[in-house]
Amino acid sequence: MPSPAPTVFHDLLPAPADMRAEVLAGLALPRKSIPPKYFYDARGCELFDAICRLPEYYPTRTELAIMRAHAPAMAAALGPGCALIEIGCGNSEKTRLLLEALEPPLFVAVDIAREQLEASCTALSERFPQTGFVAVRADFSQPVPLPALPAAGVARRALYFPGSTIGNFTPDEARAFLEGWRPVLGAGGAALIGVDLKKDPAVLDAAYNDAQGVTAEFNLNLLARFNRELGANFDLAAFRHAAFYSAGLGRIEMHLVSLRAQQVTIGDRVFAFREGETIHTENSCKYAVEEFAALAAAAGYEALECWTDPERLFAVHCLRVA
Ligand code: AVJ
Repeated sequence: MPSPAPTVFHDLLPAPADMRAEVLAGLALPRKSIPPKYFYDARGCELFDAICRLPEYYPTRTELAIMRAHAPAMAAALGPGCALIEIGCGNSEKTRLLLEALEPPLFVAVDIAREQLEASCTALSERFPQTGFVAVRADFSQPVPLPALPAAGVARRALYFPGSTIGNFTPDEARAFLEGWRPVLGAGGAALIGVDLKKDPAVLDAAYNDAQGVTAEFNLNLLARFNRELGANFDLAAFRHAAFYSAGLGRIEMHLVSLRAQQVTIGDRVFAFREGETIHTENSCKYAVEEFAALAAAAGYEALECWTDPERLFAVHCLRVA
């Protein structure tokens, strides 16, 4: 068997100093907040994998079931000769199903976590020796300046953004994000996007407040990471995890709640917390099918097709650059 060509690796991650600057700026806001991309250090990736296996956390297994049922239809909707660009390559099982159906000449993986990139590209490139692999380590919450890509056999570009990670953006940010990708995808470009649906708030609540406390540990791991990597002195016992659904905003919000009045030091900066004051750590926006189609239209895409599970928990949308 011919061995696959090695994955071409590009590291576009900004200097570690940027995390310090962003965290300091976020904690200086009147309503303290930290971007959710910082969840994913090695321990955070492990905890997120554990979340994906929780009985309460329906999105991962539901999206996988949708891919099992509809990957061939998705491949047909995207069209032949795709350079498939996946952002946020988490669980490579969904990707494997899409690659089997699509047989793309080129696969480009974009993620902030080197561990995730290496694990998924290594596993996938062994399985798909006909596909070229490019890994790009980058913060995809900003438009990613893609390196020049091999063009052999490529008829169009297609973005794959599974996992409802787009829910981390507010609707305005999601629209701007999709607009930013439009010129990268170009004429004839397409996108396949996993989106968590609006549903019974009790189901949402349980998914982000699991009985085993894995989500709480995932949330608190942010503080452990800042202690380790930024020399902060967060007392992890003095903060608790909170997650709730806001029906008005259509989103789950995660926060870390200060259990008492306290001060936290990072380098020469001191941050005061009141008892009950929170750090907002994540939004997870939920969209009805028509809501997401309207958002895509506002960003200059035509919503071509959408697949859901029988319980209508989760949706995968296929968009085309309009
Ligand atoms: C990876 C952003 C899709 O919003 O459900 C899971 C992250 N946070 N449990 C989500 C997450 C808490 C997840 N996304």
